Amino acid sequence: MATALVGCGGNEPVQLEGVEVREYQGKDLSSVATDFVENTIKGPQYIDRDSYRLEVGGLVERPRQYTYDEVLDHQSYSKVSQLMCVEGWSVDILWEGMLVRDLFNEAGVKPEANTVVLYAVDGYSTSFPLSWFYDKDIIMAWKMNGITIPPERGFPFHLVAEDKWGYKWIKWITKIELSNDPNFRGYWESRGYNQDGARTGPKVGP
Ligand SMILES: Nc1nc2c(c(=O)[nH]1)N[C@H]1C(S)=C(S)[C@@H](COP(=O)(O)O)O[C@H]1N2
Ligand SMILES: [Mo]
Repeated sequence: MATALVGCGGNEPVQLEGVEVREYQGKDLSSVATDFVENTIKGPQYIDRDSYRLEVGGLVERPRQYTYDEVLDHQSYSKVSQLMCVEGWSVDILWEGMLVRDLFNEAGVKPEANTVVLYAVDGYSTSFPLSWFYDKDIIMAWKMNGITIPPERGFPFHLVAEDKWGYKWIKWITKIELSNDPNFRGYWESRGYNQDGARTGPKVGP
């Protein structure tokens, strides 16, 4: 099920930081402050905005490090998408961020790359087929419900892994690596959770 993708560039109104949006196009949204369950592997991470760098590397022509502001300089997109944890809770959130494939295009993906591995500051990791980012217009968000993602929720960047279980929605992202190893297994995947992580598929197993 594809959700609408809305561009926010050009002459459209510039949105100023304000209070959280709780309803969007007639649909109720969850609360960023109270509807999430804290279940991360090392607890909340507090990343310093000024010293933060996002690394894009691996099988690319032009490996690069971005500051927080350089990431936000990209064309932004928004979509409502539901994060559902295997533990049985879910949240409906209006996400805003950039297309991950725009970073790939800047870096120049080498032809042998077929896998993307994402790493986070707490040692978490997960991976996906490269083609998925193009097929599903996958975004890496910096806002949830119109506000900057709070530290506890993943500042600076939270992957919006649409239609996948919550453990594929890596946050506090620090590194995006292009790889040719489809057998890479991330934190929960190497502990028995399914590699593909599709919500229509099995939770556990290879
Ligand atoms: N860096 C990092 N990202 C993570 C996790 C984690 O432990 N560390 N947990 C995952 C799991 S299991 C879920 S369900 C979601 C929860 O999203 P939230 O923490 O933004 O609520 O984060 C995912 N992303
Ligand atoms: Mo989860």
